[in-house]
Amino acid sequence: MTPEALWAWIADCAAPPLVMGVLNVTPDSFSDGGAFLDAAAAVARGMEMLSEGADLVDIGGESTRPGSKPVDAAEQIRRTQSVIAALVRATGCAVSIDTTLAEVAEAALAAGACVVNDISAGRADAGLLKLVARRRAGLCLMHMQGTPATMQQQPTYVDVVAEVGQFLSERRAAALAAGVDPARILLDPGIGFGKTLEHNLSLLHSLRDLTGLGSPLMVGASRKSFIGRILDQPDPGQRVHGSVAAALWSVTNGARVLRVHDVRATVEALRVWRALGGEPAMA
Ligand code: HH2
Repeated sequence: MTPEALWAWIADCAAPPLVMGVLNVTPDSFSDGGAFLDAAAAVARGMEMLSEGADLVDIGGESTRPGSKPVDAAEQIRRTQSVIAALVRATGCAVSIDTTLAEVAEAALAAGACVVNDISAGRADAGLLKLVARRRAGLCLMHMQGTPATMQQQPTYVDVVAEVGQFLSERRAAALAAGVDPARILLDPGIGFGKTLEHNLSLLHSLRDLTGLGSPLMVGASRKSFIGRILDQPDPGQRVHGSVAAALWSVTNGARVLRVHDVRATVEALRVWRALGGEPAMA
């Protein structure tokens, strides 16, 4: 999908949900770490995901798995910028940059990315929301309790769905106050980011409650450890079927964008879901 078509498509609830393919240019991501650290391999994987039906590609140069350490801006740029430029040049597709740092986002937008996917929802770097506004880029605001280094130590909520909803509302308001285009914002409950198995299940169960916050929802459940817990499957690469089940549940309950590693499996499942009359049930 082209960057120009992206936001009108997402806003049109009669149109099929979008699939965002995950491309981690990192040595240590939880499921594909090291596989695409080489730029040529990363570009090839991006092209492969597009040929499998991905609508956009999310490129990241920093793992945010539980316990991970921050990667500085220069290294994130070194890992991602040439991959973004090559992929956009070859395909013209929409690309998002998965980063919390304005400097990395700026380099990615210069290379042709059109969305900034910030797991800190604009809290990690004061300049990020203003940059997105200035460049009229798209923005994904994700919920996370704590930081990747510590987030799984003891996540605590009184009412996880209400608290995530409140957080996303506040961060959306902050983005609007910074001048971000309201028609180019996605909200994401942040599956696995400072959440136990029960928290993740509650959020997915009540996803519909988060569809009324003023922006479309994105969900990234793919290969995450809650699926491993349910299936007793420690290998993230063996969580494909469970991930597809979570994806179908998510679109049925209002998600407009799915962030996934297994593009082909997800796209095929969505096609059957659509053929059967699958539609999002909004709040
Ligand atoms: N999950 C991951 C990274 N970025 N961004 C959004 N908006 N939503 C998510 O659920 C999300 C995200 C973690 O997955 P992955 O990129 O595969 O792993 P790692 O952080 O280890 O690179």
